[in-house]
Amino acid sequence: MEATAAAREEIVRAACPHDCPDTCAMLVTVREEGGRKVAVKVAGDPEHPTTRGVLCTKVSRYLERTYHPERLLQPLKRVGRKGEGRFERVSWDSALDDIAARLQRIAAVDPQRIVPYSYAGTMGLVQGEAMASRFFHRLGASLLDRTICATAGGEALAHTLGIRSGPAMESFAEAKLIVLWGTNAIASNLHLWSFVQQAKRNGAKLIAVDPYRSDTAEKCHRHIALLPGTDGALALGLAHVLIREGWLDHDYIDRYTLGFEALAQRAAEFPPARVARLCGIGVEDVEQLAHEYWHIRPAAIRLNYGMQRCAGGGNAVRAVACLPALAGHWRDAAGGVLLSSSGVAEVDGARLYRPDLLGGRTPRTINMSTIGADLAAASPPIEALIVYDSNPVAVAPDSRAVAAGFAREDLFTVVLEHFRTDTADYADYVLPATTQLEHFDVHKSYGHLYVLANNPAIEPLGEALPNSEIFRRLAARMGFAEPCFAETDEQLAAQAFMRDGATASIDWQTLKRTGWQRLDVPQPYAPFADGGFPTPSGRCEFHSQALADLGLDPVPGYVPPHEAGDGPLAARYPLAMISPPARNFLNSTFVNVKSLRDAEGEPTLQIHPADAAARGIHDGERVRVFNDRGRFELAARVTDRARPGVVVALSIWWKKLAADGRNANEVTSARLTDMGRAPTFYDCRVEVARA
Ligand SMILES: Nc1nc2c(c(=O)[nH]1)N[C@H]1C(S)=C(S)[C@@H](COP(=O)(O)OP(=O)(O)OC[C@H]3O[C@@H](n4cnc5c(=O)[nH]c(N)nc54)[C@H](O)[C@@H]3O)O[C@H]1N2
Ligand SMILES: Nc1nc2c(c(=O)[nH]1)N[C@H]1C(S)=C(S)[C@@H](COP(=O)(O)OP(=O)(O)OC[C@H]3O[C@@H](n4cnc5c(=O)[nH]c(N)nc54)[C@H](O)[C@@H]3O)O[C@H]1N2
Ligand code: SF4
Ligand SMILES: [Mo]
Repeated sequence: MEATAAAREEIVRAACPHDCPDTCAMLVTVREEGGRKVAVKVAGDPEHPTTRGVLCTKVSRYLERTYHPERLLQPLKRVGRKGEGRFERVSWDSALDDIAARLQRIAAVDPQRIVPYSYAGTMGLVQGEAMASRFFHRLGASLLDRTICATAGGEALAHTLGIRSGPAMESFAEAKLIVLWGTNAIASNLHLWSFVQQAKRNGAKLIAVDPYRSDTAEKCHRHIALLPGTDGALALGLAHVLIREGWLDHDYIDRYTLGFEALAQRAAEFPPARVARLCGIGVEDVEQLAHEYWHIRPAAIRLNYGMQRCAGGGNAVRAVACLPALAGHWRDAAGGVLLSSSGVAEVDGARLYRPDLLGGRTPRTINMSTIGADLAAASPPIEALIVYDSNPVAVAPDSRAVAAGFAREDLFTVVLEHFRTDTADYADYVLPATTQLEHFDVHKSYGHLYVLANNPAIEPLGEALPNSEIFRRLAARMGFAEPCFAETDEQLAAQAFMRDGATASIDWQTLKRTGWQRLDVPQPYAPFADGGFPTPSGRCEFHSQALADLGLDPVPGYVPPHEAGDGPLAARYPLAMISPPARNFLNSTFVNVKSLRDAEGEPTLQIHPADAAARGIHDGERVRVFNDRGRFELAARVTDRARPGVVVALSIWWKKLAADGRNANEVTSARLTDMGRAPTFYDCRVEVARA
């Protein structure tokens, strides 16, 4: 903390906790008012190399969210029916005593009947899983497979590059060709976008690959509007042309890759004419992009998770991730492909999460993406669900099944939250959690190469407690006496990272003073300039024996969408719906912040003029979107930003803040991806009609 010139004001070094690749360094201005500390301003740290003084619109409103009149400030106990959202105030002691007693009764039969449900409401390592996973490991609860976002692409990278890594965010400023592939960076990766803008001013060419003309695609030089879920075909088509033309870095391929012949054989099946047909684009789109990809250097691809939410998401990421090795782009720090940088900073999971507390037990694993089906039919049944850092009733696919599961009267549900979300309405107990301004944390990033500290700026509001403290108190009541349950948040933060490699020099005491620190990796960062892929073979694996051993295709292939492509479903449900992030929300976070909700307006469905005309739909009219899984209503926006055959419902709205009490996940599917057991949110056929 540093005193500023103004009397009794101080600046606290913090970190944005949200599920966003930018992980911004924040400066919080705090003032003493009536003997209490009040946060009066949040700003981006001007000295942090990727934040560069800027917070996005959402987090600029962090004070409005923190001091929101509807913040949960006391523990609540359900008095109404499940989902009704009627609660009474109770004390922490009575809530925790009752929760511990209920969990003990269930655990006496089988602790696996208790299931944690969490994701990335906070990306902080302390308030995320540190104390929580110790608690659940000690209890012997079911394990949770955290697949809802990134595992298809993450496993694809692991089987290709060996690590989630790629060019540094700052290096994009130096690229001359930037392919924004399945990413609306202006909404979801604003700070990368500012480096892309810098590159553009220096003459770089920008190309978007996205079914939707997003804000980002609109500002690119070219936009390839392919059909959802066909990215694997496009990438193999590019490989086809590179190989056909001999646009190959033979030296790089010989020294640093494995399985070129197998990849060439696969790519031979994807001539541009076939690719154009599969992707619903022009032959010249494929030819021209391949030409540019060889001739313009450095060439950087920014992939985002949007393109792996279809049946073939894993193979598609693998196919794209092979391209830089073919063309030798990894040689340059501003070349290669960036999906995630999260593998560079390694968390010391053994110390932080303490899987040893399982003591040899091997509980079953529940996939968070199929929670609806599992609440209905898992065996042994799920009898208790502890939800934190997530809002599954709004965000999980096949929402009708999810809500039905949460509505089970025999399910005991505890939700740790800031607000009465759609999920909290189903809880038996809602426990008030602190926000980032009120607790310690430590962060790594999946978009840049820095770690950050978060210092508390203010005291917890009301009776709110940090997640860590809630699990600490529950552990004490359950009689868990291991010393690790007494560790403070700062002790947890201090043991978060491995003491070797890129995080060897991180010291918590220093970090919390300076706010952030670059990982110990070379600058400029060109991770695979000389090979060095941490795969089993040490090479970029076009052919992966590990995948073959899993019974999967060892060579990247094109796995067609479950639904979005031409199949039997196409006749009944002719439109493919995607529901990518809205700019003013972060998943379902911020939807209840009025200024941001006002900026977003109302839930809308963007539909191409031809598709609208065929259904007699006019701009602004209310429409119903439906399929066999469910239906929801919203306002039509007739626009050619949606390509023909594809409708776009920017997400994720709170159901209860939508006029019909529903959102896009009523129709999304819980079928899983080819790798990573992840959901296929953007692989979803629907029909649309006037409401
Ligand atoms: N403002 C904002 N920022 C966010 C989020 C948010 O909700 N709002 N969410 C955060 C989270 S959790 C994540 S995981 C990240 C990244 O989240 P992503 O889901 O990658 O989101 P976007 O970067 O917006 O990019 C998605 C883009 O992919 C496009 N797309 C959809 N289907 C396909 C397809 O099959 N192929 C291709 N090529 N493109 C497709 C969509 O039209 C959209 O423009 O963003 C994070 N940042
Ligand atoms: N249709 C559709 N569905 C999607 C997506 C999509 O693009 N389209 N995107 C998917 C993706 S990529 C993701 S990552 C998931 C995201 O799903 P979630 O991880 O569930 O994300 P949020 O909806 O933002 O919910 C996070 C919740 O955590 C709470 N929270 C934040 N900080 C804390 C804390 O410190 N303590 C506690 N106890 N709670 C806290 C917030 O108040 C918020 O309600 O949604 C997925 N669902
Ligand atoms: S949500 Fe992303 S861009 Fe916005 S402040 Fe947080 S880290 Fe930065
Ligand atoms: Mo995500």
